[in-house]
Amino acid sequence: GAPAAEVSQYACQRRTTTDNYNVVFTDAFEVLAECYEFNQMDGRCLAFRRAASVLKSLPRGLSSLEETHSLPCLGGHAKAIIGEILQHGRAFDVEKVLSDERYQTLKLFTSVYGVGPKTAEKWYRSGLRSLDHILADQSIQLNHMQQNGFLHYGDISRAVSKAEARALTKAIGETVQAITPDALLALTGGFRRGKEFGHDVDIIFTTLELGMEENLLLAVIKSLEKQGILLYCDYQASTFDLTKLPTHSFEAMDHFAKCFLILRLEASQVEEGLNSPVEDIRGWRAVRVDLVSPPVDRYAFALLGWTGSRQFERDLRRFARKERRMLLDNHGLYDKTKEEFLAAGTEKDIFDHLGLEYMEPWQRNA
Ligand code: DCP
Ligand code: MG
Repeated sequence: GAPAAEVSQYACQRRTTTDNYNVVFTDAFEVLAECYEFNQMDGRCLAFRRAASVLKSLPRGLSSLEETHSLPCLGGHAKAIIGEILQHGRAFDVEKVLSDERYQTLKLFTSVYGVGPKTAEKWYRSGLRSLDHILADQSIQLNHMQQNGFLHYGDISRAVSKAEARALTKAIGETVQAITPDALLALTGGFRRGKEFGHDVDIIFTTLELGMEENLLLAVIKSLEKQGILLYCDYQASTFDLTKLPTHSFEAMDHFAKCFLILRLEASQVEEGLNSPVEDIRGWRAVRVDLVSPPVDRYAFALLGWTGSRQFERDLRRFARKERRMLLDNHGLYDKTKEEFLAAGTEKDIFDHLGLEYMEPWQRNA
């Protein structure tokens, strides 16, 4: 047949659906990436995340090491892992990490909402090994977020189904509508990319009335509280400065008004029932929900940024910077050559400015 097209080093030039034919390899790479993350070896961590992302975009599973020769972003270590898995079905380095007590413990601790790698490391170093140890330790001061992470641990650590995400989107949509009939709203994150399950529900909305978006978000929170479904709320006021250039840091949080919530979802709201028989009997479950409310003229940038995947976003920014001398983030796009901001009303406008073929959300699962 015809020679396979060259695979781009940039995720934003690869169409990546949720069908991953190389999950045995990408799962192995994710374990190593996470281990490097725990050890603050950011370069190696990113290298394995990139390698995993490349394999996710392939139309079929790898069946020989030769097939990796034409692929970008695969280093010697990654290729060795692939070779081992092809030959033995598993890789020594990955098995070693999986059976490592430190890795297992840090993974467990960071599975609690509000606990990052630094806190997990601190607890590990003081000899703690289980969640019960932490709850029993009188010397540990949990912050509000962590207290709620433990309180709702069972519910939050269970995946959110698409049906549950849809039910919450409907509830938030109705709440927004009741406040502002002129509103834009979308379910973003993994569900917008077509995923069946997620760890949270990400929703973006705004009002067509520029400058009123922060008030809208505050009114929505007040309404959720009145409806009796607000279990936890971490509100972050806008720090958006429209004169600032897009940030150079990939991972920096954007400056829009947003909130990180835990909401109560009733079984009766979900057509297919809750994603757990136990919760279904109880009649409700807790779900992590993120809401973001950007100014309407930045809606397209925020929507693109919050749709992900993280790897897709990283490479959009890297592509803009390296290939186009442009700076992109969740707030805007700046052309360094023309020394001006480029406006966009839709995601397509942003791809056009970057000279990239448009990718549908379901093709952004890099
Ligand atoms: N995002 C962002 N800045 C952050 C956090 C997230 O721009 N500080 C964006 C990129 C993510 C999207 O928001 O793709 C949603 O974040 P999630 O962590 O919820 O990622 P997903 O929705 O893709 O995964 P999951 O299915 O696990 O929820
Ligand atoms: Mg999400």
